[in-house]
Amino acid sequence: MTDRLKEIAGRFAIEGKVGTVRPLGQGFINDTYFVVLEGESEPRYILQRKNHLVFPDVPAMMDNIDRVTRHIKARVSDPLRETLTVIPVSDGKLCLQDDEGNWWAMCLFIKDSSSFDQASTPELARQGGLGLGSFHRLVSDFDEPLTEVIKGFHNMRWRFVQWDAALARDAAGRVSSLSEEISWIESRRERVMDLWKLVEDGTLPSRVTHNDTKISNFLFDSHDGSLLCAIDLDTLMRSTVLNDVGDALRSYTNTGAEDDRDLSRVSMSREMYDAYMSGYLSVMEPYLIEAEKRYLPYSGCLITFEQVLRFLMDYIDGDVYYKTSAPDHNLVRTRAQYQLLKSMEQQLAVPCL
Ligand code: ADP
Ligand code: GN1
Ligand code: MG
Repeated sequence: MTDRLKEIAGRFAIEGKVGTVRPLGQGFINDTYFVVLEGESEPRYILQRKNHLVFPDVPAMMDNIDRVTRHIKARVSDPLRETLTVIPVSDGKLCLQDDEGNWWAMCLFIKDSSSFDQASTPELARQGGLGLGSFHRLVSDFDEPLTEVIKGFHNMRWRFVQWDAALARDAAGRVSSLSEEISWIESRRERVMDLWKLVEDGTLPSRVTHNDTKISNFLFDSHDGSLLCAIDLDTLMRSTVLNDVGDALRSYTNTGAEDDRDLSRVSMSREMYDAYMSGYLSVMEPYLIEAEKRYLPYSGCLITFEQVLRFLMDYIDGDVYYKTSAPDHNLVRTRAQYQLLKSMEQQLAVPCL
């Protein structure tokens, strides 16, 4: 496998010969590798096998990423550290398909950077909010079309269509044992759709968004802890900013892990919530319309609800979407995210969902 990975990495426009390739990160969708050149010379690279079952048109996805990152580069002081740099294939294309049908893409490894799975301090959460705010501001004047890389990704109406189909299919024969968990979804269906209608009728506008803003998809400067940039840009599309802020709150504010088996560890930290929001609004407040500001506090509930639905739906489907490391992993994730959702609902003291 290593020789094969080296051969694939060598087909990109890199500045030397490939020395080593090793796995990196814990993403649930793609496979990520760290590439070092012979003689350990710089730069270093990130090679990714893009999951083409999840992303049906990888060239269109890479075209989104290339155009948006070029847009950002023209607006920042350090273009090699403040966004991703796509490394093309030697023939100039943005990705390649190997003879087994797998799709591969490469970007520059940003050195002296760190990523986290949980926020350890309010300052880190504030930096995270600043980082997402800066990202939204930088792309706010990007007006070219973007391909919808995953149909209806954060579209709650579409998610319920998928949900109803999964329940009817009962592919893994698990539905009858999940009546309690299913009621968590059904009891909120109407209220979630009421909020979603504000997106459908344009009350909440569509903007360029990241759509996968969990904490591990941002890089921080290893020396001073400041936020460098958003990475993992596969899901760049247009949607409401509530999706990005909500998905970030889902991870930055969680006192436990996304898949914690010990539910007593899971809750929403109000301190992290306030820190994240203050960072985000310090950049974005002047750019948001009143409706966005009014509904932003509901965003964590919205996306955490969606995540409960998605993890449970994958469990019902027989674990076909997310990578899992135990037979009940998706159910454990469902329960842990539901615990977080309840904590958000209680503390935000609004009948949000
Ligand atoms: P996945 O789909 O596996 O989540 P990511 O793009 O999020 O892939 O990358 C996984 C991890 O690899 C990140 O959390 C980060 O630690 C590291 N990483 C990814 N891209 C870069 C980069 N360009 N520079 C430095 N580190 C990176
Ligand atoms: C996936 O690829 P990764 O691990 O960053 C998923 C997100 C989920 C997240 C849950 C394309 O993100 O939507 O919120 O897992 N990405 C896709 O941790 O489905
Ligand atoms: Mg990631």
